[in-house]
Amino acid sequence: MGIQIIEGNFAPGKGSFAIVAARFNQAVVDGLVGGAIEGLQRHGVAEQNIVLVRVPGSFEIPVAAKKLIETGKYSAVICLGAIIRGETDHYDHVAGGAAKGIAQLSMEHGVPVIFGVLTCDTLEQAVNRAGAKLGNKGFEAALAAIEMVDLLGKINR
Ligand code: INI
Repeated sequence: MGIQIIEGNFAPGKGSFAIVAARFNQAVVDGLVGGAIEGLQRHGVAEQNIVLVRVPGSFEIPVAAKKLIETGKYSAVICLGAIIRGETDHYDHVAGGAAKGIAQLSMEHGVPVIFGVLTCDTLEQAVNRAGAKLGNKGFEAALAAIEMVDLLGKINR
């Protein structure tokens, strides 16, 4: 007996995954996309169960993610972008809009919408988190998606 613990595993192969990736700061985002695809495939997700959608910038991620969720075809949406602080407050608007939009979608639809958007002060910090010195946030986002799909399925049962 004891306490019932419900948590997700990295269950191999289950579900279809959409990746929405911003083209802005594409050199960095491509690292995240590569990491996310590797994370999915190494956990048994087949190529035909992965779709990649490109949007101009991180600000456009939520609307594309919403459309993907509405198709009902995807178990999770992985959002990838790189927002790098400039001289103006544009950064705050883009980062705030992306984060708020992504969080809202998850809550509204009950589908995991994973925040794999880097918010950094410098390009170097972003590069380091996209496969250079500090791991790959795209890979981590893919694992979070797989775990959440498994978890939400278990809670439903
Ligand atoms: N989009 C990003 O993804 N990263 C950024 O660093 C960025 N900056 O710095 O401006 C950025 N801007 C574009 C934005 O996402 C929209 O595409 C644009 O405002 C059109 O709506």
